[in-house]
Amino acid sequence: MEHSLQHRERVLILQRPVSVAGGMEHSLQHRERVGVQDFVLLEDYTSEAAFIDNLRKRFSENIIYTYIGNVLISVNPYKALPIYSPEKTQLYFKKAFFEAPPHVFAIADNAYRSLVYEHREQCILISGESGSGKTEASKKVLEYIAARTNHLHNVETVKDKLLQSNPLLEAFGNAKTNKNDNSSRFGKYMDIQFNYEGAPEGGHILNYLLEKSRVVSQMPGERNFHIFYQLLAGGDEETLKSLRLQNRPETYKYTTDSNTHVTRASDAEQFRLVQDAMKVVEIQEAEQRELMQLVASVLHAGNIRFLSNDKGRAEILTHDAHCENVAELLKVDTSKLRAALTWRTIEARGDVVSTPLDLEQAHFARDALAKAIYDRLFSWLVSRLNASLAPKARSAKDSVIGILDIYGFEVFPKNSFEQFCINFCNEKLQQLFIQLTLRQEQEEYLREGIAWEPIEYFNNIVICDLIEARHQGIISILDDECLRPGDATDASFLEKLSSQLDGHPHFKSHRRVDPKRQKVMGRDEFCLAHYAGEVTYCVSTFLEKNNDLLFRDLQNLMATSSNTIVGKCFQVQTQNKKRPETAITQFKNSLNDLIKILSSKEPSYIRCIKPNDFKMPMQFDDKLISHQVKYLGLMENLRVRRAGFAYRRTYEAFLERYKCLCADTWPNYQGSARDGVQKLVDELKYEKEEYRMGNTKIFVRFPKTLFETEDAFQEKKNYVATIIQARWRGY
Ligand code: AOV
Ligand code: MG
Repeated sequence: MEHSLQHRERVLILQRPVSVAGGMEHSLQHRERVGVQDFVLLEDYTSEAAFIDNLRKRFSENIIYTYIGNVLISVNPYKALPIYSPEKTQLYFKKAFFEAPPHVFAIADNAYRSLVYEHREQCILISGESGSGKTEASKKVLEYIAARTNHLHNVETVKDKLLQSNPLLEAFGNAKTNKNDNSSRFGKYMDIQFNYEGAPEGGHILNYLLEKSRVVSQMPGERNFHIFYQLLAGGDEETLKSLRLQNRPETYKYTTDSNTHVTRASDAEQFRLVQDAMKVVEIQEAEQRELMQLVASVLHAGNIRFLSNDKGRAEILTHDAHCENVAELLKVDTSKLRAALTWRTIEARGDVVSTPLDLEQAHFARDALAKAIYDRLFSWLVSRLNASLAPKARSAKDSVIGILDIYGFEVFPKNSFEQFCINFCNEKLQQLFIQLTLRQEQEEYLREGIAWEPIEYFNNIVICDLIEARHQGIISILDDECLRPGDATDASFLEKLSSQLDGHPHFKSHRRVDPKRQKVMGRDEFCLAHYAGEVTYCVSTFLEKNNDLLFRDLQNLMATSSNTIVGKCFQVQTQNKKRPETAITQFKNSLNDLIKILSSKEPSYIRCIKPNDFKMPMQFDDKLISHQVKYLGLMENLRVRRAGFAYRRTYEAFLERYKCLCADTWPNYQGSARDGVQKLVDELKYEKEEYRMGNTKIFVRFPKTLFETEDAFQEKKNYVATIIQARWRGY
């Protein structure tokens, strides 16, 4: 009775494309063309060459996603791929992890399902170097969740706000760097909050250390934050007039040095999107105007001219138009502003003393003001977004998916305090990654009742300690120098570093330069061997940036502003005599808080890889990729995942696919999935060493075993199909 409907249906099911039916693209033909979709299935999992070969095969077929177990590897295609369409999106709805080809949507769906059905809070951690595609991936996660959840009107409004927070934050927090035309210059952790029905009902954003030094200077070829150019290009005549602005960025010192050619959609167009976004997140028109006044005031501040008088003191001409514009836009008194930029008041033992500033000090004060205004307006924007994203009624049952998108590891020809902070942050996240992937793996073995086989791996905790350990870490040494009264300088800081950290395997000072090193270190540099490679830092301005001083006169003046945003941003702190924390200590503390938040959730990982340094599609630079594979610890990740067993699958899924290979399990089988799988592997003559039976899953040690099973399955499928066809044709 092989013509029976039941039988025909079964054959048709078998013939459905594997990506839909089984999702396990393991057939030999498929493997040869596009590689394996999960690195655990590589024959030689210790070979980096095989790893890269697999990535390359897939990349050249426009397949940018591959798994290592449940970690997603993504290679930036640098071109639009048709993989995010509504149809593709739907392919991932409610799919078990391996039922469709690897995709960022699968990660998002998995997180969403675990949250809604299993009530486990989730976080999605996206890492990779600058330009590797983190921010794009984070946006895809958000878009997927928006598409996946219900479409009731009030939910749509929330989703709209969540989605629109991106263009807004990017306008103020991103800039063109030499690595990425849209580089995130701040770290972002965003919680999406869901109600008990699994509908998004709000969100919350935490922002980390904006690279504010960019406001006053940029490296050659780089730009200031997008918003400055967007406003100048997209603001209408009336707006620009009211802000006293001319529409050319070259007019302003803070935007003149930079390469203004940007390949992204035009700045003017972006400005319109920013304006639309502001409406969506309910930033009122009056607030929008005030916000733009702040942006404009920064541009004018950069153009304030100082002269040195015959006593060597800095002066601003009485009718300096820019100074007047700043005062007007910030709604403060012009003569007071002029005084605050050229004098400094110090309180010493009850006496108040005013001293004049020289030219250099005045420039410093002005730049500090511009940076402070911008930095605080950015924080204001985030808090304003949070107010708009806050759920209308929070219930105790709310749960969240957090998405972390930070600035990637950076190495420039010259690296300063900002790179030090950014790379420290990446070091901490790598540490978390190591802890959590190992922990997850161990827990799975425990859950399944399978013995854990310990493995060796590089633990970057030594570098984290080198940076943040109490008393002898770099941060602590830097803070000591910053807080030490008297003659502390960048040079004395470097001197202390060199003497206290001498001999540390991850620290190199200029004193001890390895003669084999190609690059000779300068006398103002030190070098750290990060997990991601060596970076040489120049200590110049470390103290100043860490102290983050805004002269009190300027702070007090700003507090008097009648621009509501400025007023809020510069509120006089309640008289707390304690010295405020240094920039790096604040950053360190906020990072450690973040790590706590992340550790309490179930993580998913997206590891992004940049295929070439030219922002070009279809170029796969082996050397560059090899470096990233190394430092992202992907080989180690794979080793952990493969430590015992290459492949694991629930008994149900395994049986469903391969049951036709054993007469006891097909066509008729009534028993439990576990027993069925046992019958199946007995029939297939799996050796004892080749597999383990866990509590809910079968673990297969070698890919070869699985592939043989898969090949047998394909053969059987073809055989059955041929017979059926032959019978239908009447042979
Ligand atoms: P990043 O976030 O990792 O760098 P982005 O996500 O900004 O990198 O990606 C850089 C650019 O690569 C984007 O502007 C896109 O042009 C392109 N790109 C990235 N992912 C994709 C994709 N999936 N499809 C098409 N193009 C893509 V940084 O923020 O600098 O660390 O600090
Ligand atoms: Mg980014």
